[in-house]
Amino acid sequence: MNTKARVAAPNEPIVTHIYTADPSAHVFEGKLYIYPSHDIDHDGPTNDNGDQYAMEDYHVLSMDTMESPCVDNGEALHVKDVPWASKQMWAPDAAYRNNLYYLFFPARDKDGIFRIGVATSASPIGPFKAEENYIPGSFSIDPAVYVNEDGKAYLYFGGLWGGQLEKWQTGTYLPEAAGPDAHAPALGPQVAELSDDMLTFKQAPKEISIVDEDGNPIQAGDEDRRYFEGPWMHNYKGTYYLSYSTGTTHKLVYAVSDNPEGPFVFKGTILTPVLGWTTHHSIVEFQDKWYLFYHDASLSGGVDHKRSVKFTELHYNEDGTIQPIDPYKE
Ligand code: FUB
Repeated sequence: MNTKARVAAPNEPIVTHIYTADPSAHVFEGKLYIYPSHDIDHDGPTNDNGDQYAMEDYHVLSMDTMESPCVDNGEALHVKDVPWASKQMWAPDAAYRNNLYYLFFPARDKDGIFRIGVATSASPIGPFKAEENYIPGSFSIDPAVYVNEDGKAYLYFGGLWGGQLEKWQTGTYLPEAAGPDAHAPALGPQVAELSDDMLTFKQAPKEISIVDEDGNPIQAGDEDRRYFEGPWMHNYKGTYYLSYSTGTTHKLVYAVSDNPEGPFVFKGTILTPVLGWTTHHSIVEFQDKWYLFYHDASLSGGVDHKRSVKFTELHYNEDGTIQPIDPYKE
């Protein structure tokens, strides 16, 4: 079902008839698919717990080329059809394997704890059918799936504050737990290898270490560099790039490794702060160019929970570093 279509220009909303955020872009069968959050309006509170992000469903967007219309393929999954979930369908991601498309998504369970679920479809645009329960051993938010060239599939995830990552430091959910002291190592994202059927973790998730050029862990008080939320993994010329949001300092940054499980060495900024509190992205190679998909709140006049997905071309330097982007610079 092609409900809406719009030709997207760089650094403009790729659709304007709905609010979209947290874009995960993938190429499936030569076509570009974008799996975003679907932001909605509501009368509820706005707070550090993220209650303003009250999303209920997912729509998959698609583009034949970067110059062709961006199509909204309609509702792909609704929270009412996820047996274990209660609310807040936050940033999703997708993968293809075993002749199936897998949608990974976080939501609060019936106890208000964020978990990560999977839903499957024969089509990249859905509709997706959710599993009965969330992935056993999953927690927190922002799943990003990466299928390595050796065939192993990894799920990266985790987010501070409303994403509850601090509350899992002991391996058990502790509702009152705070993050590490400013001079202690920051919490990293989690990674878990997925089972061959993509529905469970092979082992318990592990924390990823992000270090500076001297090998010292990035500290929790180093808010320009420490991990906050929104992990993304890609490989460029044999190097693994872990990129993420710094949350309170509103940047997209990256770190590199020769191993998809790290440790990762911090490298620099990809995107300077955008309008709106959150920043969240994906990086994809499509038709011989690299693109950054991101969101901002310009279409809603700066309302944090009414965001719009945009894209811009990404450029690497000869040494593999990424050229930083200011999306508002002419
Ligand atoms: O969209 C809800 C949350 O906001 C996401 O999970 C975070 O990454 C941030 O973009």
